[in-house]
Amino acid sequence: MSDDRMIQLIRPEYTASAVHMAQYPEGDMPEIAFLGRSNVGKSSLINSLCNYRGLARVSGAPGKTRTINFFSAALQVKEEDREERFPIFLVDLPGYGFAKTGGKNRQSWSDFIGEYVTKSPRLALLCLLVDLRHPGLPIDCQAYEWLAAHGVPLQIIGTKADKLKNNERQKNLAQLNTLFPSVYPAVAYSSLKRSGWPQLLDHMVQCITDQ
Ligand SMILES: Nc1nc2c(ncn2[C@@H]2O[C@H](COP(=O)(O)OP(=O)(O)O)[C@@H](O)[C@H]2O)c(=O)[nH]1
Ligand SMILES: [Mg+2]
Repeated sequence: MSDDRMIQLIRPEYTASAVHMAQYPEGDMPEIAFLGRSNVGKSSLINSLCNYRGLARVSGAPGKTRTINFFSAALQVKEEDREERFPIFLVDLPGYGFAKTGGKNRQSWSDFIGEYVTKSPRLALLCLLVDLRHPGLPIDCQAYEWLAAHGVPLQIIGTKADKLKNNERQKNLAQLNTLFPSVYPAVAYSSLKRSGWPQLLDHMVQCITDQ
């Protein structure tokens, strides 16, 4: 990324919620989706990337988001006196790995996550969020294997980076790159401290403009 380039996500807006394909919003905007265990920090990441607190709901209780939520936004790239805008959808997928014994949420991976990932014609990049404190959890490895087997372009994001000391952060990030090889190197992200976003936005612009 050149030093004089500035990227922002602007005009974020909730568009639609869906549980199957017929409910996906229309249009040809490329989509960047976010997937990970319940409570890993997906909604917080979307909010902090857009600098918009109440956009995606943040919850302390896991397993709250049970629909696929679409948010329209634009990636704004400013370079010297030039400005370009790339309209996109941010897609907040339901969390996996939450099994409330006996309840309706027993399934650890909603069928409609699989449907979205395999059938969405506009999916440009799937961000797989893993807690940076716990690289290589079996359930995250399973998710990665499944996504990689389906040829989905991946960006790994290690969340809650603020909870780690600098040396641990570097070590765990390197581990993520080894465990989960992807198109772009893994990013250490903190929604709390708002760190990691310039790198992530840079990768998002790359994947949109490479298409
Ligand atoms: N310390 C810290 N806490 C976070 C961060 N991101 C999310 N959280 C907390 O983790 C919990 C789950 O976050 P949420 O975004 O709702 O996760 P989701 O279920 O993946 O959408 C909330 O209590 C957040 O405040 C972060 O970067 N740092
Ligand atoms: Mg959420």
